[in-house]
Amino acid sequence: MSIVDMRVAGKPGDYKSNIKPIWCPGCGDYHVLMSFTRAFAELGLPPEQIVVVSGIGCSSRIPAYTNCYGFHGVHGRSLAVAAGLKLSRPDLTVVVASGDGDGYSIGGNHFLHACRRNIDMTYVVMDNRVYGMTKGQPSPTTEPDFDTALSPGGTGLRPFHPLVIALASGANFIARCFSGEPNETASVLVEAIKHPGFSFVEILSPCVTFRPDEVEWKSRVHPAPVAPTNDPGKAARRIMTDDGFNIGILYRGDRKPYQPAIGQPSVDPAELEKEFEL
Ligand SMILES: Cc1ncc(C[n+]2csc(CCOP(=O)(O)OP(=O)(O)O)c2C)c(N)n1
Ligand code: SF4
Repeated sequence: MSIVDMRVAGKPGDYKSNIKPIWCPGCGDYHVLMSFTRAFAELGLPPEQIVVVSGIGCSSRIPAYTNCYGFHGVHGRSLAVAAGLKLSRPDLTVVVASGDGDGYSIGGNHFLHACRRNIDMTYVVMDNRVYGMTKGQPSPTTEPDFDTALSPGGTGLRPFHPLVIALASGANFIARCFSGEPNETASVLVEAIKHPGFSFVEILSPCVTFRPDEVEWKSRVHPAPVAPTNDPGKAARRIMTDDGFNIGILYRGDRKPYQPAIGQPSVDPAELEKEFEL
């Protein structure tokens, strides 16, 4: 994988809208936005060929800050919207943006089935291990001992492991990034978008307001020590045993992306309607 070289690529500014982000100063999502626009510029796609779809949350504000087509949807339902869109307009590049609350809690079921269906799109989850927008409740990736007024003594619950779940459910490309490394993240996004099928990219993106401890992630992340594998068994072992701060492409599968049946339906819908008439 080559790191995006902005001296030769297009202009990331071409993909930014004129809306000023309202994230808290220092929020990791600013860098994620930067990575999106850098990746789009590197791919050289016209903005009107890209659709950024999201749910609800601080992270889900991202479509408004790009000048691509965008859909700021309903909490936890971004993948359902994106799947419908991609199936009806396969010519468009569909990138879905989510948070750990949006994507793994209320949207958890959609996550499983999106991986299983393997529709050609890219799913980016900005994981800050907390519900940022609604003021710091624990999410499915929050540590069990995260002790706040909203979760006194911690939840005591085992956190969700999104990468393992994605692999087991059939995602065709799996990567982990850190928001504080926008060039590396842009390079991974380029690869994810180019890879056929459902690509899942977890971006560790600190919530400086409700998780100031996450500023430390900068010193904890490190490049994955081995090249990506296309062997799900090997990938599972690596992902299950790494420290959660292994950055890079971890799995590149070769499953065929889902294609809807082409042509006329074999049953006339009018006949079906008749059959169900009361
Ligand atoms: C159906 C529904 N349930 C709950 C909410 C309230 N809500 C809005 S954002 C949010 C949490 C967002 O957390 P996360 O997805 O982790 O994103 P972040 O804000 O941390 O980026 C919740 C629970 C909602 N808008 N709609
Ligand atoms: S609350 Fe957290 S996630 Fe939301 S904008 Fe502020 S720092 Fe970012």
